Amino acid sequence: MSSILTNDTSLDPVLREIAEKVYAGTRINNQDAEYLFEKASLSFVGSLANYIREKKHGDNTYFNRNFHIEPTNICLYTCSFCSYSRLIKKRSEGWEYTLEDIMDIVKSYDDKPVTEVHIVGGVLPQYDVTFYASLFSEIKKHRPELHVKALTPVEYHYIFKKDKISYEEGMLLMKNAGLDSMPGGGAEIFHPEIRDQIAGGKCSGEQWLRIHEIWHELGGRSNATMLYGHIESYFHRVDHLDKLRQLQDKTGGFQTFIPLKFRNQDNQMSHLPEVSHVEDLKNYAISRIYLDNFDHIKAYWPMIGREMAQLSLSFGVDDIDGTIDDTTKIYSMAGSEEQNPALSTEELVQMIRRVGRKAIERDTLYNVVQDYTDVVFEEDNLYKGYVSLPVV
Ligand code: V47
Ligand code: SF4
Repeated sequence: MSSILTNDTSLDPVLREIAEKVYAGTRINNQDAEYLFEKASLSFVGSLANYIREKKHGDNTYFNRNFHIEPTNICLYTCSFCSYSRLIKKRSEGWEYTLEDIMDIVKSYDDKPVTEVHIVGGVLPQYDVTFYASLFSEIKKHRPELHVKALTPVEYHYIFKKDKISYEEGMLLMKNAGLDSMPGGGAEIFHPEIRDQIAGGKCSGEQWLRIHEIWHELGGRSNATMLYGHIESYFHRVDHLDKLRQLQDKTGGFQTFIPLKFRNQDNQMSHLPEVSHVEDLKNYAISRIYLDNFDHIKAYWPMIGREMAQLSLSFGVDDIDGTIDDTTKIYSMAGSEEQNPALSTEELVQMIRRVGRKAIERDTLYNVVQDYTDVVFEEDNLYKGYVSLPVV
């Protein structure tokens, strides 16, 4: 297939070759990806990523209605990018929910049409296999249709080791207790050169990948993240994407890739500047181009802000997470754009429509809950013909 990019004879020949691969549906290699990070313009990677995004999903942009619970904001580990790690020395300033506390939060959503609960937090000894197995089965007993997306290999590695059970036994136990899927956290940067410096002590990159592999073999689905924009180089980012693409080739169990921009407030890496919005958009785009076997790329809007989330929809992103009406502390503590990341369904739909995309509410497994294309809101009439629309 030829395009404005492949026909441009003044274009750097390496970039032209990469564009040809993308339009032919051929996989780009690690060298290509590093070259894109180093040499390509934002508009170049943007148009390739948008081509792939539209080929896969057209204008469809997915979101789901979920809520987050963080059992504790205290953690044994000392990841230098994380604002939770400081609290272990001043434990009384944090929170440590009991199973009953968590169930009270779950019950407070009883009259709300949420489809998913996302549970993740710090690592502490009292949150062990028995605790989480009881929690998952209590949630399922209370609200069977609520999808439990919970914990990462960081917690699973810790609790299985503590109970001296294998990953295989442990993940099966969690599945039988009610675990439906795994979120993408704890991945950070897999390469030990970086991981040892920023997340030393917790599960290694190999262990993270192995736990996802076992979960996929059990028929489970999961997400993957990458924490970028700190001390890593483009080589480390591409290596991370490579490991994910290889595992996805093997299992097909990943649903979504979520790049997470390092935020520098209130953690041990606060001296590092945050990367620019241009870098964020390039990173979304190159992830979309490289991860040809991932269906979805998600922008986590509470972290990057609503306008950046809207922009990302032209740079490969097709999912903007949930209608979160709870405050997710790990991000507000680290300096995220949204101090109170709550949006109503209508606000989220309008956000998507204002950049010319179609809003589709999905469940965790990407089954369509509602297509909002033809849904009319009161605001549609109120602002008809106005150039300057309010930013939701
Ligand atoms: O693993 C911690 C990140 C992750 C900071 O699967 C930080 O649907 C930036 O994975 N700056 C947990 N990021 C959150 C996560 C996630 C979020 C939304 C949706 C899904 C999903 C998964 O948060 C951690 C870590 O990489 N994080 N501190 C920080 N200062
Ligand atoms: Fe603990 Fe996770 Fe924070 Fe690391 S990133 S200190 S494992 S909560």
